[in-house]
Amino acid sequence: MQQTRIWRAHNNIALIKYWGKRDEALILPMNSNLSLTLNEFYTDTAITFHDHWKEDQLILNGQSTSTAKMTPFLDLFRQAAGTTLKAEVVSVNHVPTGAGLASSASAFAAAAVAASDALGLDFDSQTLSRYARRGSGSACRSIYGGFVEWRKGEDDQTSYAKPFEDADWDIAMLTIMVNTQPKKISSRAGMKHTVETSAYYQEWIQTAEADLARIKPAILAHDFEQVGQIAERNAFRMHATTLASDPPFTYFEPETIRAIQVVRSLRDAGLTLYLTIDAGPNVKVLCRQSEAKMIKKRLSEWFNPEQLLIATPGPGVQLAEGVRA
Ligand code: 2P0
Repeated sequence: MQQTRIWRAHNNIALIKYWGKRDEALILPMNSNLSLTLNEFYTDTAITFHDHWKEDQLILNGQSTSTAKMTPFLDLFRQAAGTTLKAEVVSVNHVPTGAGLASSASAFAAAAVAASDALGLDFDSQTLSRYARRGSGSACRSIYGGFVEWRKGEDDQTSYAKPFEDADWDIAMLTIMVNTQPKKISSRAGMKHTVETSAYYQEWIQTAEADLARIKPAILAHDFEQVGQIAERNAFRMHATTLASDPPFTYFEPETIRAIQVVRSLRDAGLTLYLTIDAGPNVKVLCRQSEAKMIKKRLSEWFNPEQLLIATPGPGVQLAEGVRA
């Protein structure tokens, strides 16, 4: 019987955000961007192609789920392999339930490597990154561990992520979960509306590229404070574009603002921590790994301990333990 291997990809959080596409079908970004892959949050995926299936199937966390996004994604691999076989995709997200952490990055990175492996395509990492990008832009970064840069490139062939630095130093990411409900505006819809209507969009592209150029030497120098300052400022600039859209919108909720204020007050009290926020209300705190438990304790004066999750730098795509027959 055919053996299907289980592939694992870890989630990532951008320090310089991807916010806006210049080609929606190919998922080419407006600006280059940079992320940190996280060890604690990941997706395990096994894909089997077989001629006895009439349709693709996606079993996510044990539940049969729509293949509306997965089927066009798998078509890319079928085309490359010259096959029309349908697939069974079995995927488990190891992200705490309702953490409000996007799982599309780890999901499509794991699916890319699993599909490539199942069809014997033998893609290299660069090709896997390009293919993962077609499922969800941020997925191209989850092929690699540590700090990862997604160069926007010129076209489909040249837009992919590359490892930038291994993040094997004193850095961690602590999530403050302020709302675990599904968000009302997806990142895909939010970034499209922003590109089309934001009065600040051109400024975003310029400042994001400048922020990227400044954070890279700070990462190489292991200058935590510089990295944190640049990442925090970049996140606020991204969110400013949504407020300057027409009609305006924001991913912030009252609890998001409260978390921002708590982070600032702890910083005023002498702690070293910075924040970043994605297309949702939850706040991610960048801190030194050696201080993460202490900072979690200080944050738990304001939030329930269950709302606070510490994550550390994680690896690139890899085989998960064991095989599934
Ligand atoms: C990022 N986000 O760089 C940015 C910051 C959200 C805010 O990548 O449309 O789910 O599938 O390419 O990758 C979320 O966007 O969007 C995202 P699609 P994706 O992490």
